[in-house]
Amino acid sequence: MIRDQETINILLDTLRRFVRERLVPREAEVSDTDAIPADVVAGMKELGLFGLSIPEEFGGMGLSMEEEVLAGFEITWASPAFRSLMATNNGIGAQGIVIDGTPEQQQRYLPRLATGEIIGSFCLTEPDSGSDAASLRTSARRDGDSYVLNGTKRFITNAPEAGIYTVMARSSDVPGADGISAFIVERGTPGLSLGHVDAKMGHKGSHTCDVIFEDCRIPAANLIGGKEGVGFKTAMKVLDKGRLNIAAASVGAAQRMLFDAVNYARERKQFGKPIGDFQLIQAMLADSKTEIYAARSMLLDAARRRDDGHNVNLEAACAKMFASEMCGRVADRAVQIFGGAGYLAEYGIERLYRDVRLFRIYEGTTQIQQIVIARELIRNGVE
Ligand code: COS
Repeated sequence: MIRDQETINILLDTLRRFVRERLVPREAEVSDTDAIPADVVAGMKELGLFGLSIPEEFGGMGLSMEEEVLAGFEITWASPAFRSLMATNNGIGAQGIVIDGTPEQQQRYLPRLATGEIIGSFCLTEPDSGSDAASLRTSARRDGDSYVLNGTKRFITNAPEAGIYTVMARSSDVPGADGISAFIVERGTPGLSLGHVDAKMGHKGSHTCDVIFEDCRIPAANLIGGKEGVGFKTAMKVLDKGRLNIAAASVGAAQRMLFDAVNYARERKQFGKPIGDFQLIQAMLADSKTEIYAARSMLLDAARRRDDGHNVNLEAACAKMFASEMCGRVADRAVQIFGGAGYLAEYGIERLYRDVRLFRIYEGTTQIQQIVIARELIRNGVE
């Protein structure tokens, strides 16, 4: 860990209180209105949550991966929509610049991202390029001191709120990953427009839409890292970190659903006693606790490895796959324990059940994580 244990404990305690006192009571409102209230966003900014993983020299908290994961457990005790706004900003929205940006790019954008003055967004996916990310077709043609972008990005989280977009685009005729570069595009640039906000199954309050480039001219200085042809690698490095963050969100949300399920099992009486006294209910609670513990331990190990400077491509994929699949099972059991009440909106558990379904899909589906893990094993063998 970068900082002393006491400082991180104070941060986590503050976060825990903020999440449980300020965010949880607003969950239903956020879902019903599909918006995070301005006072809540202001509270997040005050706590510095938009800069958790942005280095301290740029005004962020500069948390290590392990610390960020611990913070993630706390944040996703509340509806993932809250996390989506601040963590997409800290995570995939800013990390391209943190990891591979030039000093000028870092100085220009990171301080404003860290305070939440501008929100970051990550544009990789396209209508015809999802899991096969290297097949993307958005083009970036060099023209003097500019690049001219054309193409459409799809399912872009935070796009309606974003002040800057990290955009992966094809800057040469080289096929596949090596022809891709990463760019920073500012909101308001002529030729940049947004599609309608997508209607989704869950994550209400977090917004996605298409980002459309039509002869969108940006300064050549906005090529991330000042180097063409390495944008796919930037995206993959960003996603390694992003996958650890989704694993943390999965663990935090699962812990919350287990909390709700245990409380319900203590209170709800059938056959003359609390349903928690019945072994079939107990088995579901025990399985959920065990799986959460396993995912939490695996994830913390992967995060520490990254902090120690190791390549965690494989470990991030293992943690993302296991934690998100685990979260789906915990959600399913929680609804089952709630019974008929679990199907009703007023108990909130069905909302979490819908929300967490996305964890198994975005930032690389379970099937993509399997491919990443298996390829590494075939390439490098087993230690
Ligand atoms: N870190 C650094 N470099 C990486 C990397 C990583 N984690 N993963 C891959 N690379 C490099 C490879 O080493 C390779 O470089 P070299 O040719 O110099 O060796 C290059 O990137 C291309 O990698 P690869 O050959 O593995 O690319 P593929 O087209 O086979 O695809 C997958 C790789 C499938 C893993 C990738 O397309 C992927 O992650 N897809 C899912 C996309 C996704 O998560 N979308 C969610 C959108 S964001 S919400």
